Amino acid sequence: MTSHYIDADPYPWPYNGALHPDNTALIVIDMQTDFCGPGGYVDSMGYDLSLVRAPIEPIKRVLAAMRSKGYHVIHTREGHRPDLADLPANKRWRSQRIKAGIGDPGPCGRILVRGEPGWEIIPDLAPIANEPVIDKPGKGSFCATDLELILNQRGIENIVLAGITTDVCVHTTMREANDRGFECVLLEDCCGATDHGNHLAAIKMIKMQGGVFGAVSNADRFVDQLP
Ligand code: C5J
Repeated sequence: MTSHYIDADPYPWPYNGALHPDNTALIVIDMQTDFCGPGGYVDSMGYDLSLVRAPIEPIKRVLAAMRSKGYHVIHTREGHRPDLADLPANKRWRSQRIKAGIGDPGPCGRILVRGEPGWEIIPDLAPIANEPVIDKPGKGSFCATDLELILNQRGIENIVLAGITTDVCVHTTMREANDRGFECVLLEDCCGATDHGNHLAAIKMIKMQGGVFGAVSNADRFVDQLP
């Protein structure tokens, strides 16, 4: 089969040129109102929403390209059961300490609770039929979820990462995926963090050691070069 690569740093991605719709998935991480909408969790903490909303348009372009070419698309949502049985006490305590208590009522319903308005994926990036949605209680998408099973069932080898936040859920997921042998690329303008310095640092970390967690590209290069 012909090899295909995307321009990326620090190496053309994927490493082996085996890039095609059957073996490659876009994972869009936590594009929920709680992380990028007015009145959500990130807004309650007082962070600048423009940083976490910046990736919305680039993700739309990548989603459209990958859907039209028949690539796999998977979405994730961070959130907890309504009875909070899966919310670690220390996670709740830390959030309450800064007046953004997970499980407590807010302008978009109970913060980070499944089924509440703030927990929903924003309409601009809503999943469509046949796109699995992974509900995760933690930062990584592999912890306490069936993501790995779904990826293996579909024969996925390459993962394209987008979403928020770069330094927390996206990075944790990339590290978990890399350790499991998946070949990862993160699209830098399709991600955002609550602090721009942390976004840049997270991008830099990926490129160390010859690509310690994979590679970094961007939406334009990716869409232009996607076979
Ligand atoms: C955070 C996330 N930052 N989706 N979650 O708590 O990155």
